[in-house]
Amino acid sequence: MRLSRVVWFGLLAGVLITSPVIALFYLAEQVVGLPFAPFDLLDWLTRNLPGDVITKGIDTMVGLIHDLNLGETSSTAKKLETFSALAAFFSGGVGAGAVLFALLEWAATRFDLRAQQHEVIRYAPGILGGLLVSLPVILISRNVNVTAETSDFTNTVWLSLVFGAWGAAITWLFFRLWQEPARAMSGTEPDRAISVEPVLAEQISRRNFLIRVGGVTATLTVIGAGLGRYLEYREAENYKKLIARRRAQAAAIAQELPNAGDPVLPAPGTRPELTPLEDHYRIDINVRPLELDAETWRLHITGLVDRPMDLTIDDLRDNYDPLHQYVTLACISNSVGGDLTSTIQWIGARLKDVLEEAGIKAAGRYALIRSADGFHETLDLALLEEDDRIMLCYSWEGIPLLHKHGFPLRIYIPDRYGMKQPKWITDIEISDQYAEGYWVKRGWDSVAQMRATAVVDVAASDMPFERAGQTFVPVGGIAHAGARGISKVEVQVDDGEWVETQLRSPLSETTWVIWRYDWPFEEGQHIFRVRCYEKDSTPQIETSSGSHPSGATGYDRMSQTF
Ligand SMILES: Nc1nc2c(c(=O)[nH]1)N[C@H]1C(S)=C(S)[C@@H](COP(=O)(O)O)O[C@H]1N2
Ligand SMILES: [Mo]
Repeated sequence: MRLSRVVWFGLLAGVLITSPVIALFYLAEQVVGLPFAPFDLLDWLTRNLPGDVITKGIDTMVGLIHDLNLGETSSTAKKLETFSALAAFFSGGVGAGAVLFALLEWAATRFDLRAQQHEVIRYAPGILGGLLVSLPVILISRNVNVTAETSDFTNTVWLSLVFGAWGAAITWLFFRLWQEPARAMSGTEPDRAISVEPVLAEQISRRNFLIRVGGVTATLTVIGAGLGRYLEYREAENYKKLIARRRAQAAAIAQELPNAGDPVLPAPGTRPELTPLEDHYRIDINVRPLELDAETWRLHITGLVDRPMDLTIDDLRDNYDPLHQYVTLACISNSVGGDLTSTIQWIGARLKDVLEEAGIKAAGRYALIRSADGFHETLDLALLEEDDRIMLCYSWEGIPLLHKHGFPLRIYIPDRYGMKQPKWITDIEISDQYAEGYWVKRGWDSVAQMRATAVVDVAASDMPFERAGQTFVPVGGIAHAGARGISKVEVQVDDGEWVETQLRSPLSETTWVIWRYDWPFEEGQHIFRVRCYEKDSTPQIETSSGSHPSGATGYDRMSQTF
């Protein structure tokens, strides 16, 4: 009875103290760039849970977002991650409050803590408890946090201070909320006749106390979170303005799209052929994207090379012929017809040119590519011999990469899913040893060649047109087979024949192809199925499979009532 009551009070204390602590972490992150512990913990879990657990988690999340129609997958997933990180940290703090209350209760009886005159001794166990909890958090934060702008030392001091203060505050509540009223209550024991009143008085004073403390912590939480949010918002707005300015500069020098004159126009409602920069999907292992400093950033080229190099972004931009390529990137977790794929213009330096300057030694067979967030992948140098479109990319659409897309440098490897293509690259080591990449270690395909898939985006019933007395409705979508190209896309309506569609010439040989079929309109409910063939006529795989481990397969379909 007493134990369960002390646990309840501990949970309550946990809620009261953990909320302002989270707000404080947030505010400190926004003001001076101290680490935000809840995100560090989630990032650490992401990196250290077994691969199949993570994969299951990603599948469940992507599936849920799709089934519940929660909107665009990658940004919704990041919001869900943010929410889970906060919820988990909060629950941890609340649970720890209960544990600390139970321990204090035990210690209080065992060592008669409340009789201690010295505050220090009364508070020591709670503060020690807080510091103990801070230890793993400090280690984890040191290990995974790459967004903090403060030194390791400052971070350590900060985290111990906050956790120690948390323990002290919980202890304070323990004595005020639990021990003293309890003592007062038991003190009434001998005199039964008047026992009711002090208990009642005690309950009222406890309630008043709770209301006061609750009011204070709620106020602190709201102020801290609100101020932090405002600062974050202001920074985001400034960032948007910066992008808009750079875009305006880039637009002034942009060329016309290479397929501008193509008579095959997308069916209205097909996804944009060129994804607007702000809509490009984002996937990585970080709750918050890294923000690397271009001034101090270097690309280190090491290992089996004649001349190890430390390159700045300006070196890469100025000393090598820039390569402009329209690129369709897709995440291996994308479902057939999903939105984890986008097309944009990538600009960079040929990796081959850069490595030639470093001089690969005869024994060099692999490029081990490492990123600032601990992500890594391995490129077989044989692929570099075959494909000189592989590039170190520093710009999308003529402006420096956005932070979330890998500023200042990422790699592009045609025909491979995103998991093979690190962002935020800092190191390329030439080696004679193969090393499994981040997701390969966690059970995903080591080659990760893009699957051929065709997708139906729209049957534009709001844009019908007449031709020779027949009404047509434009149906359309995309088809993509990595760098292998698309030779044919076919549509089947209900159980009809497969018919060939019109293909719009793609932006490049590695981007998706837009297809269009003007469908002789019939009322009622119809199912549209779509499939494609690669340039060499290899048909798309018909059997449906999930994305793990090699990318989703199967025909896309859309049902619509007209
Ligand atoms: N450093 C780093 N690079 C990374 C990742 C990552 O987690 N860390 N994720 C990869 C994956 S799985 C994908 S799909 C692409 C996504 O790139 P985008 O966010 O610019 O669309 O980045 C790849 N590069
Ligand atoms: Mo991905």
